[in-house]
Parts: sequence; C-alpha cells; structure tokens
Amino acid sequence: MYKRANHMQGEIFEKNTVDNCGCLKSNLAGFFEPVQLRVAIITIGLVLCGSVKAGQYSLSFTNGNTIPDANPTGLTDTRAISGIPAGEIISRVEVGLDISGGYNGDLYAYLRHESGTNIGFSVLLNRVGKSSNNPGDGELYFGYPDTGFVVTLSDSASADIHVYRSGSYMTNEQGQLLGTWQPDARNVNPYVVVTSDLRSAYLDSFAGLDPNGEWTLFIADCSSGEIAMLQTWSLNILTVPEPSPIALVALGTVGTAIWFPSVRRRVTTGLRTIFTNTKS
Ligand SMILES: [Ca+2]
Repeated sequence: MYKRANHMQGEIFEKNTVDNCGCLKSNLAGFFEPVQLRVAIITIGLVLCGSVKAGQYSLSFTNGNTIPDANPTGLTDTRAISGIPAGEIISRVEVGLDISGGYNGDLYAYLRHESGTNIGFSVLLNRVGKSSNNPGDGELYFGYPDTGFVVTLSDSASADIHVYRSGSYMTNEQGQLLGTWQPDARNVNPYVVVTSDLRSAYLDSFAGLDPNGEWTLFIADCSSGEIAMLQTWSLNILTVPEPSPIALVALGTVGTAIWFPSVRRRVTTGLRTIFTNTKS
C-alpha cells in the first residue's frame, strides 16, 4: 500500500511501513551474542522509542539536461524534500541514475544533503575504470568508454562500480550499464583518481540525518569528447525513529551491561520480565 503526498519538487511515496515489534521478540534469544551486538543495541533503541515504525520513501526526478563536456562546472540538480514526519531519521539511502550518451569514464558525480549543521556527502561516480595517471595508458587513463548508466547505487551491493568491468556486468541496447553497484566512494580529485585510492565517501554518510531538506546531485564531465545527458535520478530513503532521550539513557545501561557480566545478568532478567509481561 502506498500513501502519496505532493511536495515542492518531485513526488514522494510512503510505503512499506514496518512494525518491528514481532521481530524484536524473536531476536531476544540471541540477544547478547557478540556478532549480533550492534543489531541488538539498535533493536533495543527502537523498542524503547515506543511505537516502532520504519518508513521507506521513493522519489524520482526528471532532469533532461546535458552535462557540459570537459567542464568541471558540471550540472547541478537540487531538490527539496518535505513532509517526512518529524522524528524519523535516515537509516539507508540508495540512488538511481539514468545517464545516456558520453563516455562513462569521463564522469564524476556526488550526492549531498544538509540537515542542520550536519552534512551528508557521497561520491557516486569518479571516472569509472580510471586506474592510471599516464595518458599513454589509454583506457586505464581515460576510464571505461561505455555509454551511459541505468544503475542503482547502494552500499549493500556486492561490487564497486569503479571497476565494473572486472567482473560480470550487463548493458542495454543503448550501451548503458545496468544493475546495482556500490558507489565509487573515492573522495579524490577526478582528474587524478585511480582505482587504488581510498574509498570513504559512501552513502552511509547520510545515516542519522533528517531526510527533509535539500538534496543535491552534481555531475561533471572531466574529459573532452562526447556529451552525456542526465535523464532522471532517484532516491530511495529508509528511515527509523529517532531515539528519545530516555531511550538513549537506556541504551547506555544496556551497553554497560553487555561488557560487564554482573550488570548483564540483572538487565537480562529485567528484559525477560518486561517482554514476558507484554507479550500478547
Ligand atoms: Ca566528455
């Protein structure tokens, strides 16, 4: 079921509102296993928030402009998102890109979002295939010559888009790369980026921010020859409730309990009592 609301730019759809309470009960048995430590802390935080809801918001934007060839000024597309309920914070962001024409190895793209004094920033594309700063190295210097993208960028994808030709990949009849890929994440000058550069600017940069406000997609063509066009782009934003101050205090207690066995026994006993009494 989808709930639709109009916004300043673009359209927003709320869907798949999830009630995690049942999931919580089934997770209690393995609550303090070390490998589940992070999940357990997050789960407790959600429960202590009261009504545990997660939201998913899918937004699509049409652009249709060319990306100036060999011009670092690039193309900027800023969209304002509003109407996502207060108290929901970002847990995950995925980005869709539909770019036609040009050379894929020419393109640099990032996504940016401000929330108060906090800024999220992720490098989506950074000269895919470019792995040398020696012009004599041909494709290694210029990057991949494929023509366009119809891709989703997600931190949870299995492969780095910068080296998509290193494994299996598919293109459509127009030559556009298809599939879901990890963002490039190399926060490096696109004129000198190479494959071995550190990857640090992932989409998890947006986690914890308020999803409302301006989101900016920037794309630049960094090498002469051929012209690409940004057809559409999209955001898929997953949210969780922002922990309340009471929940944060409780999380501190649970965190202490995990590392100190004597406290852990008391907290575990208390939780069993709570959930036994509230289980319906
Ligand atoms: Ca170009």
